[in-house]
Amino acid sequence: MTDNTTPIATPEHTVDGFVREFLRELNFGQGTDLTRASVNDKYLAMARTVRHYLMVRWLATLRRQYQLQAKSVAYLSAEFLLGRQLDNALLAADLDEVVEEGLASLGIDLAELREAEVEPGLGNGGLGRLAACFIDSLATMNVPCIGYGIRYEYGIFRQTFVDGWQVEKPDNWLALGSPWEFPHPESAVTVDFGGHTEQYTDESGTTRSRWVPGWSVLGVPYNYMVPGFENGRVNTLRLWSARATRAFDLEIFNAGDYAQAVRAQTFAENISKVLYPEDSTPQGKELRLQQQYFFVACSLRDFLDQVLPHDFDLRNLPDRIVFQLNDTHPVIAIPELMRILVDERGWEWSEAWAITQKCFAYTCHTLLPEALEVWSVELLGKLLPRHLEIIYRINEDFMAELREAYPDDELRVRRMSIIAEYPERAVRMAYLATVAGSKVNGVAALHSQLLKDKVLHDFSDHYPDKFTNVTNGVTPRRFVRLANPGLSELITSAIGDGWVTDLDKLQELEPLADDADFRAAFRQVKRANKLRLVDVLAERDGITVDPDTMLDVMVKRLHEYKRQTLKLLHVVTLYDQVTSGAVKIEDVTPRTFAFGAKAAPGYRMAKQTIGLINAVGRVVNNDPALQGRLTVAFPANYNVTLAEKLIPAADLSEQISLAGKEASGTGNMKFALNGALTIGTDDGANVEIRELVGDDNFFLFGLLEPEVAEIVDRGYHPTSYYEENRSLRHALDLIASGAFSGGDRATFEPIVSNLLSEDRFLVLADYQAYIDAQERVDEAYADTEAWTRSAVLNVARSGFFSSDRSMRDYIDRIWHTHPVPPER
Ligand code: 4GP
Repeated sequence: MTDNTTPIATPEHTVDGFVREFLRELNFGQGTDLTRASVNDKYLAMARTVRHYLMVRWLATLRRQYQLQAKSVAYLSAEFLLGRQLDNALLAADLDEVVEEGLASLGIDLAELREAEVEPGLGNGGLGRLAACFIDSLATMNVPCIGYGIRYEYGIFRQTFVDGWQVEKPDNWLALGSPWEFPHPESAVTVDFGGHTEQYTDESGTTRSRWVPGWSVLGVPYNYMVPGFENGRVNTLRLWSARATRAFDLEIFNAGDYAQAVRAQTFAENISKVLYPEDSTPQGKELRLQQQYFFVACSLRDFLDQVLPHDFDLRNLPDRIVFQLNDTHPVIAIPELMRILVDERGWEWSEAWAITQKCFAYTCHTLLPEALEVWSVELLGKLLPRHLEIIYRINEDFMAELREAYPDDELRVRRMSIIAEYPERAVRMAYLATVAGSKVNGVAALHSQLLKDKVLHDFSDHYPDKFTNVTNGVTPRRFVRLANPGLSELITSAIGDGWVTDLDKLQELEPLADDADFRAAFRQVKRANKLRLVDVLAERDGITVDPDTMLDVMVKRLHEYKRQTLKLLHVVTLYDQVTSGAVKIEDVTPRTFAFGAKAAPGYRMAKQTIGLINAVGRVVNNDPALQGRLTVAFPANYNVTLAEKLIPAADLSEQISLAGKEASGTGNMKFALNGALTIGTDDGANVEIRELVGDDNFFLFGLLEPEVAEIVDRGYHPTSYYEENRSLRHALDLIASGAFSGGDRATFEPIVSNLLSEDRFLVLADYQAYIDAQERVDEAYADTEAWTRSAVLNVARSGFFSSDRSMRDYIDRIWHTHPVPPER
């Protein structure tokens, strides 16, 4: 890119200007006209038209970045869970009204076209959605950033229910075209795998090692715009797609073996075929490591060879880039940079190591030991033999450093080895990231503390200054401004619109919590959001929801530590109390229990739990004794698009993980910002939410993290809770009796027996505290004015949870980059 590119013009920012451009796209881009165009044609033409409005900004951003060479963030992430793009682009370009009017003048309903967009589900959950929030914030804050990831041909599976059980369908998000991406096959890079290493002597007589790869694939970049909010900046997200270096063997084809002729192609393309393939098989594991290396190798190659100027002196690399490692998935980038510097550029090891250490920082997103990735030495050595050598060398130096620091503590030295010896020799990626990275951060205050005290304790002892915290955040553009237009208008009418980019301003709402008119208006917004949700669920899922019930929502990945079963035990307990006559139905607060959750395809207990939620729902929703006052709503395929409708409608947010297990949570932040009250444990970012919104506006329950640790150390016996607690016993017995499975006791036996024998996440220990807290919820909800007051205070006091604030923290504590405002 040079700075004398021909200036191009943005289409006119008027209804007529838009209509002209749209029709041109429809005719010349889609090859159709208004009378014949399908909804998809119109959607694609509109999306491309909207792109045009952002294009000048994008090119200007790229040009300016090239001129200034300002320090950038490269956010390396195996997941970017973007959600739909259209509305975000309209908002960034301030085009929503123009587009709506323009389309209406052609007899087209914008709402209908919106529904034609299939969201790219390129992430599993929190980690991927966080990455999407972060790149949005960086663009809005004018910070140079490039997101690097994988363009999975199939994103996270589409969840369906068959007889209440989860059945996964492929997510063919690209089938009808993908108007937001810009493929650049001419910029494809080659990525090597396999083979062996060999020793040789260089000109200076030094023995060196080099990689003789066995096979390779191409990585084709697809660029996506990441527009800042009304600020003229558009950053780039670059996702890689795998292709064969030699797609097709004509000779074999001509000989009639068609399958064999395209084998290489199929093999290569598998790498970016699907998000997180099942890794319970050895083949699946290998594919996942291939994905990880594939995207980081492409990204480093891209940055060093294509983004940086050709004469760039890599000794200055840390002034120009920081590679942020989003969890351990991209950590193989560390030996890759070492390989490039040492093997390809001929640097001395120590020189390369000094630079590498300054270029990476690592974010950990978990506290579950089993989620800390390790790669067997055997697999790594087979796929990336030179990287394994490099890792060994890094570890050797590190061990030497440790032996010097702790001469009498060989046990500690071994504990800290990057190479684990048991149960098999394996590389601990989190350790490698910690040793090589300039900083290590957790994602909420409690999580970062537990990382230091427990998960990476030896390392925080050894490198006290490396460890820091950055509490997660969510983008207010998508999760308030777009998802909750009613609330946005109400806030803006009260305090102006500055909050969209400065969420601390929400504090100014605080006095309005005591203003009855404001509260009434707030309630009206919530009700309108519920009515909107009622329509969505009716149309999307055929689910009926009564908008006059408390909407009690638990949406997140299905995992035992998140404890969807605890929520379910609450539902079953209420059901049991009413049907047994212990409680009169008139005395029960009408509630809709909304669930949304996908279970990993290979995770049996999670899939069982999905079956149980649906089974309980079937019974509860159809029992006349409940008079429709309690209902379970479990729409299938929870995703970003549904979240944007569910969260603004919610009254109660369920954040009930076992203390010490949820790293942060980000759904919890979205709910609070949209005026739901939280019932939650002292876990993850709940801790900070409660501190900010105040005890009176948060329903805290359950064991604290140190108490959990103590119980577990002492030996936890779930049966004692079962025996001593009548209502718990009834609820579990009811499930075990087959009451929700047509009398079949075997169906949910695994769940019940797991809770009674192991209960790894202390559901039974927290049961009574949870039921008591739910009673407090009912009492509070009965006082409508007081409840609304609390809801308003939740909004007013949650500005801290903007991802803009998270980005400021990363910049101050880790990246040390600076905003670059666009040229005006
Ligand atoms: C999630 C954590 O479970 C969640 O607590 C956190 O809010 C989120 O990352 C973002 O930091 N982890 C994942 C994962 O999604 O795949 O490990």
